[in-house]
Amino acid sequence: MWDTLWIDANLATMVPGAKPYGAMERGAIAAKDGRIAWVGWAADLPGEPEKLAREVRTCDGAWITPGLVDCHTHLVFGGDRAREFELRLEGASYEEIARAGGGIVSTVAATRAATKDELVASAVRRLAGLTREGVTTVETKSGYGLDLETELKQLEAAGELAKGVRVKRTFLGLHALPPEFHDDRAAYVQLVADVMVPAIAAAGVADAVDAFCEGIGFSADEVEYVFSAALEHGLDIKLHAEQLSNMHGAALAARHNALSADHLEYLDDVGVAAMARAGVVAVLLPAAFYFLRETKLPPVAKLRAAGVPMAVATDCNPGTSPLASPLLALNMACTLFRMTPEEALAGMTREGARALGLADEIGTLEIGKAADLAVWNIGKPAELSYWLGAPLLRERVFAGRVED
Ligand code: DI6
Ligand code: FE
Repeated sequence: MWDTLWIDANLATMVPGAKPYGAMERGAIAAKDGRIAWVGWAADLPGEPEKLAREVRTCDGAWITPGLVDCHTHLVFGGDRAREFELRLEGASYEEIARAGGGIVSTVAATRAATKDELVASAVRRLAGLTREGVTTVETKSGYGLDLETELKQLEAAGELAKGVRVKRTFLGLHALPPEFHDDRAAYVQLVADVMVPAIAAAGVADAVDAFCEGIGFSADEVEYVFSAALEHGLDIKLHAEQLSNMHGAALAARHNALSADHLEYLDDVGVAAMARAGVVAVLLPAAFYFLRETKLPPVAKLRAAGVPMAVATDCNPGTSPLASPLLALNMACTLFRMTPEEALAGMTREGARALGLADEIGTLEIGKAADLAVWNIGKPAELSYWLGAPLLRERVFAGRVED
């Protein structure tokens, strides 16, 4: 007997195939022991619903999708940068703000000063924005500590978020050069590769290593040095690549079989081809593009033509994407990046899962996968990318349990 059976529903299974959204209208789905035990057309159910499951939930024609997967965030940090937002609107440049002690370094100072409990408390509030719009899996990065003690504190705080939601953690040591290393970049890169990566791997507090490959971040050579350490210690790799300029980061990511390369506004044809060959997921982050008032678009049509899987995420962070709404990210993926609503939803389910190395576990409605579901009060799946700020979520299900 199943634990729970959802009936009178339409399913967007997101399984690729003939039907858009992998749709099954008038479908049903069942969970047992946290996994999907049955999925199909209601007419094919092997008996009376009440005899099949301990609990039967009627959905009144709602749509069920896989729980959303936000595969790129920086949820855990101290303070905020609202003052910096005001200064920029008054005409201050990013550089002036940074020189006056603002920017990423101000978040580093606030994160170092915060206790772990304070970091958890503020991240929980941002996470609530994600879960109330159907997120059941979130990735979150460190990178606002830039010393071992604070990076560990951030990653441990991230671990405490894993209640009613799956959390994947990524170590982002190469995010910015910490002020105390200003005269010696090489020493910091070496510290990240030789001390921090091994310590973080040993502590078991991260699944992957990421880096900010950028003129204002780290060079391809510096990133490569840290990637080698990550792979040696059994960690997956991801990369912030080609966000503000073309540093050939995507090709670097592809050479190292990274799970994903993220942002990609300045990605060139060579980078697209390299990602396609290596099966690297392109994680598109339209809210950072929006918030920075960028004009250079990522080459979505070329990624699509080359068959590169495309994920969409919020990039929730205090500096360039203070977004805690995954549905708004879907809308921006369509309005700004010209993705289709189906591609956008796939980007925050199936392909988001792939970008986290979880393609076999979550991201589609298939028997055996985790029973992570989102039930929506909508008439068609495209509405998830269409409405702005509408309360669409009816029910969020994590590992077969209906959450508040
Ligand atoms: N790219 C970004 O857009 C953020 N980090 C990164 O590597 C910026 C983070 C911040 O400004 O705090
Ligand atoms: Fe980011």
